[in-house]
Amino acid sequence: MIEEIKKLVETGKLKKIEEAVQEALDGGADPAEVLDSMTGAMDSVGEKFQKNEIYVPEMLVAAKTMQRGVNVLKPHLGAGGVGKYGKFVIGTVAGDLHDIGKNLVAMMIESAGFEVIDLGVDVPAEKFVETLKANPDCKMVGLSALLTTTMDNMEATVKAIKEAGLEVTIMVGGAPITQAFADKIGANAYTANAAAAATKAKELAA
Ligand code: B1M
Repeated sequence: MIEEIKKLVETGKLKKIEEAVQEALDGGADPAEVLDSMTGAMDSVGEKFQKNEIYVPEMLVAAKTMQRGVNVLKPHLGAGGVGKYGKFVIGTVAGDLHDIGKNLVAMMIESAGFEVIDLGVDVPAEKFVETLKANPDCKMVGLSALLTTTMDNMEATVKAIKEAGLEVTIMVGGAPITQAFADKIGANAYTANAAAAATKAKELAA
C-alpha cells in the first residue's frame, strides 16, 4: 500500500490518492510512514526532472497529488494545545514558489501548539518585517527556501528582520539550506525536516 501511494504521487494520480491514503490509514499504516513515502516520491520526481525525463507540468501535478494526500493525513499527524506556545510566522522567501515543505512545517508547528501565521510563498522581506511588527507578541519566525537562487533572499530577509530591531528567533530550512548556511546568515536555528522544526520550535519557545 505504501509503495502504491509513492507511485501515485510520482505519477500524479490526483483522483486516486485520497482514497489510497485513507485505505492505508484504515488498514493501520503509520501516518509518518505514509508521509515519508510521499516525500520520497517528490525526491524521485525531482531527480526525473533533473534528468529531463519529466517537465514542470508533471512536477506540478505530483505536487498537487501530494498536497491532497497530506490533507487526508493531517488529522492523524498529532495535535497539541493550539497556541499554547504563542505565535509563529512562516513563509517561503521571495522568488520561491515551493510550498509543500513549508506547509508541512506549518502543520507540524501548529500541531505542536503554536498559532501559525502563514504568509504563503514568494514573501518579500518587508512582508515578514511588517507582519512581525503588527504582531509584537510573536517571538518566532520560520523561513523556507527550495532553490539555490533564493538562498540570497533568505539571507536578505534575516538581515531585514535584524535591521528592523525585531527580537525574534529565526528558524530556517529547505532542501538547499544547511547548518553552515544558517550560521553564516545569522539565523538562530536550522532543521532538516518538519518534525525536527516542530521539536526545535518548542525547545526554543520554552
Ligand atoms: Co521545483 N525545483 N522548480 N517545482 N521542485 C526543485 C526544488 C529542484 C531541486 C528539482 C530538481 O531540479 N531536481 C530544482 C531546484 C534546483 C536548485 O535550486 N538547485 C527545482 C527547480 C529548478 C524549479 C524551477 C526553476 C523549474 C522551472 O521552472 N524550470 C521552478 C521554480 C519556481 C519558483 O519557485 N520560482 C520550479 C517549480 C516547481 C513547481 C511549481 C512545479 C513544484 C512546486 C509546487 C509547490 O510547492 N506547490 C516543484 C516541485 C514539486 C519540486 C520538487 C520536485 C519537490 C519539492 C517538494 O515539494 N518536496 C523539488 C525536488 C526535490 O526537492 N527533491 C524541486 C517535498 C517536500 C516535503 O520537501 O520542500 O524539501 P521539501 O521540505 C522539507 C525540508 O526541506 C524541510 O522540511 C520539509 C518536510 O520535511 N523544510 C524546512 C522546508 N522548509 C523548511 C523550513 C524550516 C525547516 C525545515 O524551518 C522554518
